[in-house]
Amino acid sequence: MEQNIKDIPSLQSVYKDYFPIGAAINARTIDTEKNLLKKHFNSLTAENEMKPENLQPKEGVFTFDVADKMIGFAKQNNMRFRGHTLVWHNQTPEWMFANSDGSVASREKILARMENHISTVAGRYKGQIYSWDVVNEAIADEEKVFLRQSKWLELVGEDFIDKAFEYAHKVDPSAALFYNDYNESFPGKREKIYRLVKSLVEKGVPIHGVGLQAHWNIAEPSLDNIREAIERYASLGMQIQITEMDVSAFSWEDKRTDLVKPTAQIAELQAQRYEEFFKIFREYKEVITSVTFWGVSDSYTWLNDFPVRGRKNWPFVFDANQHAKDSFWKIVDFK
Ligand code: HAH
Repeated sequence: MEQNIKDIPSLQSVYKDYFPIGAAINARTIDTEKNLLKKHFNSLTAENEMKPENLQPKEGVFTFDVADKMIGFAKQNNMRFRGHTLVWHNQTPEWMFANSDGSVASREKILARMENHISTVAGRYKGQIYSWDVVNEAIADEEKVFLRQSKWLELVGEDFIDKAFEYAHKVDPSAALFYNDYNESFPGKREKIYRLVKSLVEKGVPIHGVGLQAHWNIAEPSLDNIREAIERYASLGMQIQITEMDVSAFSWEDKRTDLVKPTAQIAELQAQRYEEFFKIFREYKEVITSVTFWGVSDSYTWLNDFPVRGRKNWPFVFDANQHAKDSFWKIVDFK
């Protein structure tokens, strides 16, 4: 029987006593998935449209049209909005770090540009963003390296992180400020994130939460590792948000490209993983202040190009026709 969007429970209603349910949108899905968004989600974030290169492609030239439209759509539909992201090593324009003659800009100049970017962006949306990813992915992946090598680190120094939080707090003291990262549940990276956040808290830097991107898959991370990560970050007094959730149909090692749809085994495993993940989220509802999927339905996901370019993936709880998958039923049937 054809599944009707009206006949199924709404995710945001099912989770109303737990946490807001969010989705990352883009300029296309804000239209194509409109009905699904309105029914199931009460928090939105922009997948790319509020990144530095999108909002300030040239120095002093701010392009807010798409972001304004997204925030307007959220407001019209009583949805909250997460800001992503103010300071990152990726999707950040080169001019931030260079002088007009192409030479490397000074620490002072780069910090002034950082402050200008943050106060213009977070200032425009002041009071309309409940949480900002202030700094994204500043921890290194290499086991023995603490902070990621980046222009921010190289040209400003370690305190680029402190400064970003201070500038954001100054312009919008009502927003909860987050440090956000991936592989956040693996013990090695978890301990480095913990060390960074602890040092910020001890220095009195205004940080309020840790974002677990939760780019997970059918095999990893383990449920124990997820619990340990939530508890470790929460022990610093941080709120926790699941900021970019997807559950890849492929384990990290699985680079095969021949599937045109998920096998029955993948679909079943994914549903089981979703069930277990949301059971943990509900258990930690005192510290988890939102859960956001990094997309809406399987019609589009960044995972179609990562880590294997052009390989289709099916990481969400709605399929490409916007119908509820087994994964959906596993996260709503818990009462
Ligand atoms: C995230 N990086 C970014 O935060 C988000 O802005 C982007 O749209 C997609 C994913 C995740 C990531 C990863 O899982 C592994 C390597 C690099 C980046």
